[in-house]
Amino acid sequence: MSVEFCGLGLAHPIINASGTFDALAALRVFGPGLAEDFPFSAYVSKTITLEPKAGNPPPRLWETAGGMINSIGLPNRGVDAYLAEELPRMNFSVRGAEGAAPVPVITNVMGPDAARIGALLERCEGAREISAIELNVSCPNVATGLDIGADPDELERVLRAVRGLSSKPLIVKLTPNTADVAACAKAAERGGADAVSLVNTIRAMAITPDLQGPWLGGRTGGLSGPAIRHAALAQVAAVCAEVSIPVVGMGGVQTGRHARELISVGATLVAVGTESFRDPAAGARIAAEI
Ligand code: RRO
Repeated sequence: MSVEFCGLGLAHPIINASGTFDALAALRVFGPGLAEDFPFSAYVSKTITLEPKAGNPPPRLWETAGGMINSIGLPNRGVDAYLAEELPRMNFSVRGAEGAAPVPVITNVMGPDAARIGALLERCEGAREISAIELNVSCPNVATGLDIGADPDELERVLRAVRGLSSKPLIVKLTPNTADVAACAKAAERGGADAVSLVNTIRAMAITPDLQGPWLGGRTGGLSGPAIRHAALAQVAAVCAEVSIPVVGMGGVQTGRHARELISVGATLVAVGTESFRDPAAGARIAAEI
C-alpha cells in the first residue's frame, strides 16, 4: 500500500482534496482519536493567499443531484497567519499513531500573478513543516482575467518565473475548466512542476427556487462529488497519457473501487473530497477498501 510520491514516503495512496478536510476543525470536533488515526497519508491544506481574504458572500453551497456546488471564495487568514499560527498546530493534529512520524503537510497556495505566487513560495520556503506545495491555478490572472491554469502558455510562463523560488516539491492543481487539460498538464511539466493534480471543481450555477437569479453569493461555483466522477476520470486519463510526472487523481471518489479506477488509468495518488463531508473517516475507509 505504501507509495513514493515526489520524494515523500506515504503509507497509502489516499490523500484529501484541498479545502475539503480541515485538520484543526476535525481535531476540535472529533477529538484526538481522529488525529491519531488520520484518514489520509498526507494532509493538503485549504488554499492560502498572500493577504487575508473574507471569502464570498453567502449562500456558499448548493446541494445538487449527486454532488454539490461551492462558492467559498478562498476565505483564509493570509500566509503569515497560516505559517505562524495554523501550521504548527496542524503539524501536531495530523500526527499519526503514537510514535509514528507526522503525516506530511502539503500547503495549497494561490495567487493572481507570478509576483504574488513567487512571494507565497518564498514565505513557505523556510517552513520545515511543509513537505510540498500545491499551486492552485484556478485563479483569474490580474492581467487577462482568464484563469492562469486555463491557458497552457500563460501557465508555463508563470511556472518558469516562480519555480526557482522553492526547493520543495511543486504540485500544480489543474483546472478542468479549459479546452485541453492535457495541454495544460504538459505546460505545467515544462514549467517545472514535479506533479499535477486534477480535477478541481467544474464551473456550475444554481438558480433560486423563485427563478429570480443565481443562488450562490458568488453567482457561479464549482461542482464536485459523484456527479463529476466520470468527467474527472476522462480528464485524469487524458493527462496521465501525456505527462511523465506523477498525477494525483480526484473527482467524486466514494469507494476503493473508484480510487482503483483512477490508479488504473495512471494516477499515483487519489484525493478524496466531497465524500469527506458525508463521512469524515472516508479516507481511511477508502484506503482500506483498496
Ligand atoms: O474557495 C473556493 O471557493 C474554491 C477554490 Br479556491 C477552489 O480551488 N475550488 C473550489 O471548488 N472552491
